[in-house]
Amino acid sequence: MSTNAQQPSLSNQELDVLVVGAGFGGAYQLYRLRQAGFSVKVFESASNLGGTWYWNCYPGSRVDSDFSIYQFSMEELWKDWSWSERFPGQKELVEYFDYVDKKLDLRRDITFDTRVTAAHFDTTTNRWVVTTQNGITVRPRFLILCTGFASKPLIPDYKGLGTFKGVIHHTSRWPQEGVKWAGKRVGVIGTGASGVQVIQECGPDVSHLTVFQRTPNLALPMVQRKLDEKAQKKMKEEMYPYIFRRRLQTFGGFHFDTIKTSLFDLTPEELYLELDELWSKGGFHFWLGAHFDTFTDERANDELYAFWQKKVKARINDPEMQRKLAPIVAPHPFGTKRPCLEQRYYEVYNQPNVTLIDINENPISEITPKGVKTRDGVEHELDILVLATGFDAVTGSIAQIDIRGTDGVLIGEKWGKGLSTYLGLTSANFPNMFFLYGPHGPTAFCNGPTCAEIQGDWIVDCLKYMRDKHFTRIEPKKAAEDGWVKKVNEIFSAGLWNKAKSWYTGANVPGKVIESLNFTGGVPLYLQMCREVVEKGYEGFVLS
Ligand code: N01
Repeated sequence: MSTNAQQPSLSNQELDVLVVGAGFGGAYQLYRLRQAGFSVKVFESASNLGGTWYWNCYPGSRVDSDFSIYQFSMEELWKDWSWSERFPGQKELVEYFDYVDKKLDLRRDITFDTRVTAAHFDTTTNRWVVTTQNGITVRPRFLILCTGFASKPLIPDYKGLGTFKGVIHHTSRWPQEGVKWAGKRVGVIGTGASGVQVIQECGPDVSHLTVFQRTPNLALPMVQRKLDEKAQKKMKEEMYPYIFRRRLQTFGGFHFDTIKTSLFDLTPEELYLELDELWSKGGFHFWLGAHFDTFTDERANDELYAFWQKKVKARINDPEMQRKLAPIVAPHPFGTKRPCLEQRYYEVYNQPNVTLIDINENPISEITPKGVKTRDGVEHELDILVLATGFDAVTGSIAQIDIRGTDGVLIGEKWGKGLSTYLGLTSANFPNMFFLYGPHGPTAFCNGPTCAEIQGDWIVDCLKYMRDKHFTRIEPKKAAEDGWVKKVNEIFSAGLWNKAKSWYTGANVPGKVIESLNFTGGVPLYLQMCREVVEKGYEGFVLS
């Protein structure tokens, strides 16, 4: 699929822009920057477009946002594209990327199978010197990191991990050719969105499934449905432009928003019926469409959890399973750890071939050649071990690259002491470098296509402004960065987010500073703050 014919001639090129990554962010940057007349190339470590959708090809992998908002908003794209399901699967998303690639003729400027290993800023030329694993060096004026929030897998350092004699894969490094698990003994460590999707997919197929759960997932019903062509056509004609504008006006970048009044304004009966309606709608309605005080007030949040617990418990037969999967006391406030969308997940635990191990009660002591040994001395023998253990999310994608700014300090070293960015787009001492769908952006509280467009447009407009004014260097001031960090943390502490150990805060990675990795003020506020900076002549930046 990949074509790297242009590779040798790339070396030492002085490009306007080098984009890293060809997922939603990178594809959009390439399209917009080319349109604006910049010379731009994309380096992508995978063999095809798609970013996270290329890598996460495990069975059951599926998007958690409605098809209507989880796509680019350009009419030239949506007018000829139809989705087959409300929540499309990974294969369909890869097909969508192929379609976008053909429509926008992207591939000719993307070099695949090319991992960027280092980027050092050269203060004499005001250019980045970017090198790749396969020996390419380019010198772009601007470096735009579209590396996504989940490109650095988190592999637990269990004793004996390397000794396992069966098949072992992290969900985000699943072999493209697939893994045959029918009739096999499968173990899954981790019950985040990836774990839930794998578990519900393999449960009915395998001879035995052993799930190692640390924290129960407060999963929501997906309410999946097939889409028909005719209804979609009507929707495109009558609603799409409104939906795309609407996603810029709502907290989570969805077509629906949180309810601004207090949950306590309702009678218990009104509340029950309202929650039931949100539940029946499926998707994130029960979370991002609920009362806003459930994000800030633990008592309001408890109401969501109580409703969730009752609904889920009713689907599980065994009291022990009920206790582990839907405990009476919430493991954390509802939604402070990203919920995922499930289809038949809880029913899997009613199957006789499924064992659920709560590793808080009975921790994993080691991985053996035959399987997983728990503290009670039992060795769970397995043919396949799935690590659904998540990511060094948000910052890890960027910090894993040897990126050095004006003072020679690594970006990972700078952020290792505490995350600091300006606008979730730039960082002091790293001139001419931008990132999107990453640290301090609306990232986890938005979605890929929306972030790619809102942050991507800001970056392209900035580059056009610089070209018009004959500037060759842009860098945020330290004071502006400090102000942004303060603001991000203030907004964050008004919510309940730090009451959960999750990838939202880095608490899932041993030793990582626990802090807000995202901008939690919602899309409209984020847009407003970014717009104000521009209106004030790129306030907080030094341009030269
Ligand atoms: O990762 P996670 P994910 N020993 O970090 C457990 C998106 N996504 O890949 O909760 C044992 O959520 C960990 O336990 P705990 C989506 O935004 C979307 O599932 O930390 N267990 C947890 O159960 C999602 O939110 C889709 O106690 C260990 C799990 O592993 C985000 O990506 C599909 C462990 C990790 O869950 C991340 O999801 C997939 C250890 N040492 C992903 N370390 C869609 O549906 C971690 N765990 C679009």
